[in-house]
Amino acid sequence: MIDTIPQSPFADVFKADARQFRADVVRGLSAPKKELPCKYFYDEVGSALFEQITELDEYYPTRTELAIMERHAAEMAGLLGPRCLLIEYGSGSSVKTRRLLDHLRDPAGYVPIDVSADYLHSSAQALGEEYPDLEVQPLCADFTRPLGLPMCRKRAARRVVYFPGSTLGNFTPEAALALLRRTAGLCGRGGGLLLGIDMRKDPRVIEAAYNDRRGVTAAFNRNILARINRELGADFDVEQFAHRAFYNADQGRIEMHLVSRREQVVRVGGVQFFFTKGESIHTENSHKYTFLGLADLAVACGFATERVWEDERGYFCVVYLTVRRSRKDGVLPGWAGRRAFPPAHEAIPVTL
Ligand code: AVJ
Repeated sequence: MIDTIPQSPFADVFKADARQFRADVVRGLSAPKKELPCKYFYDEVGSALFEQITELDEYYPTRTELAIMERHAAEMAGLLGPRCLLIEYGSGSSVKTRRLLDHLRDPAGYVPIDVSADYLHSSAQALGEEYPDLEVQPLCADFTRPLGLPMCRKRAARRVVYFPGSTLGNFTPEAALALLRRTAGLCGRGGGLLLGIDMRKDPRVIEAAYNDRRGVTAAFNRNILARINRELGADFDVEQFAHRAFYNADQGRIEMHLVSRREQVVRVGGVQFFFTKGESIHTENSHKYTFLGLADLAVACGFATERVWEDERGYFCVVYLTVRRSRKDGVLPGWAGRRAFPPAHEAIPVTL
């Protein structure tokens, strides 16, 4: 599919992407415990399915975060201050960002970063039309890799990364640490990070969010196999893999798997992969945080916690972290007196 547009100036980039995709798939399926990187969920079909997920009754994170943004955007914008350069990781359609942009004073610019070029440019254009005074500089890149920022005309007073959607939850604790450390470097002195994170709560609430009655999450999960078929010419019999999502209390995370319904062989390019009945492909982790866990992570990455906003149920939180000037600077304020959230295995009864 990708090779049908060789005239495109991006052809080499696309080919490199396809090679990377194939290499990642082959590596993941060759591992003793088969796995696939969750970033590959988001092709056009997958992105549309995720949009549907955000509207499901069971899937609370998106609407909870949006409500926090709506309620506190003015205060957040005040903390970010005038002339801030806003950088967004995994911008998608920038719905939550608009809440912030509505209140920011004289922003120096907005740099949405996303791997999906089409989506990025169309939503950047729409945003530019809605906010004519805002300089929008979309950056098509993988924010987990070192980034060069585009130039903006206005001089920025500070750089702030907006990282909503609990996407950080998809990273292992080690990878989250590395990403936030690099982010502190990107923002530099006086810079900040506005981070949206899904919190630990009654595992039944979490599990329901990833096992919706309409099966949209199951379709989203299986789409990764359909995508491998489409783009790498593989022959997955998609229906022969069952969607499974469960809360792993030890790790404090939701795990999504695709479980082989029978013994089967799948070909990806020239490579064969054998599945036993019941064997799983681990497709996603979605880590849920505690306040203490977040505070620890922030400190370890060179950030001080300035402010925390949460919804009334404590399901989701948005934290504003600023880059510390020195090791000791700002480690405690904001956290003094904060009680740790109950551990994951202490189920708090909540009615759905
Ligand atoms: C967008 C990565 C935060 O982990 O909840 C939704 C993705 N996976 N349902 C999440 C997702 C299954 C979502 N994130």
